[in-house]
Amino acid sequence: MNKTIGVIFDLDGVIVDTAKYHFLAWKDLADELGFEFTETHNESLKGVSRVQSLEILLGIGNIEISEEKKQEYLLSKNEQYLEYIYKMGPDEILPGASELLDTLDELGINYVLGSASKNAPLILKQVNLFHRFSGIVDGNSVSKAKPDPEVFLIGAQKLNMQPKHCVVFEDAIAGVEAANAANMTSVGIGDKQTLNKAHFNFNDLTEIPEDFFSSVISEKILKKNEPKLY
Ligand code: B16
Ligand code: MG
Repeated sequence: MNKTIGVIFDLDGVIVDTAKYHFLAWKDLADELGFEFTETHNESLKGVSRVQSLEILLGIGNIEISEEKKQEYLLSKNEQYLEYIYKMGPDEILPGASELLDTLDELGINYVLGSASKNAPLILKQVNLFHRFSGIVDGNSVSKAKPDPEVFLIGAQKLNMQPKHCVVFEDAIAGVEAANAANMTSVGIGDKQTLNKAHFNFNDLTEIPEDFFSSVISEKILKKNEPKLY
């Protein structure tokens, strides 16, 4: 087992693309409430918790409703979202994800999940990746949502690693901020301009160089921990 590095993966946007299903379910709710919800609006929900997503959605529609109604909508949105999730299979794993897990296995680097989704275990089971992670931190395990570092700090505990030895793969601004706030190395997956606070950027997981962990990341982490000689 490689004791120098531990890896934490976000789920939606890194391992699978469930944003498209969130979009369809939120759009149905917006239609019901009588306002337009676009794919551009949906971008602002990425990496954000379910409760916060509803607040953002209601803000877009300029709609105020009771707490009871909010709970009702959260439940119905999730029920609809789950209908899409139950149809998912391993063919929906994003390009490069399985191969990256293989590389980590070969290098003996441990990895866990750090996702805002309360449905994360189910999604991983649907795509047959659940058994590969040595731990899962999801929306049920945290009290504070990203950009708070809590989800990744719990991930580091599960890895039995110091935060500065952890590498986080994230597709959302809030997630990159959470990783940086946790004093971890952040790898932004997606648009480089959007994720410009990440330490490393790639368009997708197929772009990760072969020596990324054995050389690039190890060097960065070791350098970070070396006492300065001047
Ligand atoms: P759920 P991640 C996040 O997943 C999604 O990006 C975000 O759009 C969603 O609102 C959140 O999970 C909560 O999901 O409704 O399933 O609990 O990117 O943190 O893996
Ligand atoms: Mg994500």
